[in-house]
Amino acid sequence: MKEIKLYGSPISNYFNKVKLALNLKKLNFTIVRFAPSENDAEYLQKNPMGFIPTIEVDGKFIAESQPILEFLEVYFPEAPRLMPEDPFEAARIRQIINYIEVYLDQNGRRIARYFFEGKKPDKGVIKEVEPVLKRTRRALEIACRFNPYIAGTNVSMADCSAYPSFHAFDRLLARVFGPQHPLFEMPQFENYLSFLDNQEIFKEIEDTRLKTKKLLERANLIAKKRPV
Ligand SMILES: N[C@@H](CCC(=O)N[C@@H](CS)C(=O)NCC(=O)O)C(=O)O
Repeated sequence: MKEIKLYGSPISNYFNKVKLALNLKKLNFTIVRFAPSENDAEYLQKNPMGFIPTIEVDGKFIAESQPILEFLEVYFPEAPRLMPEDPFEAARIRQIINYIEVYLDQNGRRIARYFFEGKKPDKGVIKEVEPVLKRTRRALEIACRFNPYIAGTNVSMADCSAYPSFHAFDRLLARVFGPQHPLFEMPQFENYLSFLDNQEIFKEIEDTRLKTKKLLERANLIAKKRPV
């Protein structure tokens, strides 16, 4: 059996995307808790951007969550598939993943950065980000099926990307725009998340993320009170 290690932290939506794929594929793996680093020369050889996640399979390293999922799909052909055979359907799934990761995530992060630093998001940034988020929501409404999975009747890589990102950005955007935020306005948004929240593999991901977030917040508070 091939040995798989997943490096990163459950606080990261990209780490959770890969963890979901490994679990849905019923592959055994061990988690190596790891923080991203731009300055760790050894880690940069494994993940050249210094990001998380990274996987190690039989001593070889792969970076970037989507290439990791594509690798798992071909390297473990016996495992449950997360990409359909039909090239048009497969392209639509990759398209959905781009809407989530290139447009939603990258713009949502421009706002998230302020909260990480304990600051109020800049009004100018919010004004720039809001129309892009709305446009992305409209793209998702057209490209997705929510029937009951995001791309159609079967679970796919698009769910691995959507579930952790939607949860993370649901909370973040609610802090800025209120509960009727640009993503929430998507009619199927709430039902889709609660459909997956009722599945153990998905629920465990969100539960672990929230637990880890709390622990990190507590550790930050302690560090502020007792600077070394
Ligand atoms: N495109 C990358 C994105 C990974 C990513 O952004 N990871 C974040 C954590 S969610 C990270 O490591 N950030 C550290 C940094 O920005 O320096 C992927 O799909 O793996």
